[in-house]
Parts: sequence; structure tokens; C-alpha cells
Amino acid sequence: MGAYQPVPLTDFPAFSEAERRQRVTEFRTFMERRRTIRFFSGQPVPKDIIAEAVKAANTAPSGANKQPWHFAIVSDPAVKKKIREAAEIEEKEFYESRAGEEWLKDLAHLGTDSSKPFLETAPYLIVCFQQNYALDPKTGKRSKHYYVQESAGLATGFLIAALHIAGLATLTHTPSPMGFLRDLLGRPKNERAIMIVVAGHPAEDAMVPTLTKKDFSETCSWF
Ligand code: IYR
Repeated sequence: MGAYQPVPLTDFPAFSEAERRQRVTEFRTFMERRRTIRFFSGQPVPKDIIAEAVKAANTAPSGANKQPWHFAIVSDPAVKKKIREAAEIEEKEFYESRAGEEWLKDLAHLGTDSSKPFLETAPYLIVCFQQNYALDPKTGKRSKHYYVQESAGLATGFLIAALHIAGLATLTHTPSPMGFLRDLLGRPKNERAIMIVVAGHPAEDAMVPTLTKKDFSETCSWF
């Protein structure tokens, strides 16, 4: 990237303490309303809203600012159908044998199974890839990426938060294994799919499992 060439910090938000408290509480309470949705309606979502959310994801911090991620945004029904078919083959195998007893027991309260109709009904499937290294498409030259999993995970987290703030429903879907996504979408060999963020509107009769989150005190410690 070249030499250190700093510029003054100018655009950093300046709030009062009261504003900070109000904003963070508003954000927290709004985030508490996020639910993973498994029943989507076919109601379309304008492309520009999805693009804005992906732009928000692109602001995530990353190792050496390499942004080692790629979002393949799928809305073509034929491609969604192919993804569903391939995912369901893997998922059938997962639920019938690969998962094992303990994993299936841990999933029971979510009510999931190998049937994945949402991969066709939801208007958008955002397939999130991590780039294990950079690969120049012209020269084939490889260069290093750093903290790839962490960086791509952060960007995907930003994406989910952005979609939620836009009032869209999401599902983080992890077909297991998901190597087929790179082949199906013609992505290069330096990329590995980490999850599909399914995005759209909840079905009118969408149901969600009863879930509780860990108590705050269980999740952190102060020093
Ligand atoms: N990939 C499967 C199983 C699954 C695994 C976990 I860990 C979940 O939190 C939810 C589902 C599926 O999508 O059904």
C-alpha cells in the first residue's frame, strides 16, 4: 500500500455524553429485535438497499486493511434454484449422518431440517466469501491476507446489522460443507464461502423459535 501518509481526523462524530448514551441504547434495543428468520415472503427488495448494506459491510476493519472478503449477491431465480438443490444434497447428508447425535440435539430447539425453501423464496442470497490470499486475476500473482476469518466475519456482521437496520430479515445459513458455492458461482480458488446471508422480508406467517440470550453478566468481565 505504500508509505504512511496520515491526514487529520475530521469526520469523527462528536456527541455529548447524553447523546452517546441515548444512541447506544437505541442501537442495543434495536439489535435486540433482530431475529434469524427461516420463512421469507417473495416480496422484492430494491437492489440499491442491498448495495447500501454491502457498502456498510465494506467499512469493517480488516487485517492490514486488505478487506479479504467478497459478497456474491444472488437474485437470479435459476441460480438460487441451483444453490438450493446443491445445499439440500449436503444438508440431507448432514442431518442423516454427518452431524452426529450431540449436534442434532443442540439444533433441536431451532426446528431446522434439510429442507431449505428459503433459498428460493427470499429475494437475495448474499454468499459471503473469505479470501485466503489475494489473487491478481490478470497475472495470477498471489499476495498475503491477514486475519482472514476474523476480517470476513466482521464484515459479515456489519452486513447483517445493516440489513437489520434497513428493516430486512436475515438468516445466516451455513450449508455444510459449502465448497459447492465457489464452483457454482465461478469464484476463484483463493476464496472460500463462509456463509450465505439470506435477505428479504419475513413471510406473514413466519414462526421463530423461543430463544433466550445469555445474561449480560455471563458474557463479559471487567478488569
Ligand atoms: N447447516 C445446517 C445446520 C445448522 C447448524 C447450526 I451450528 C445452526 O445454528 C443452524 C443450522 C442448517 O442450516 O440447517
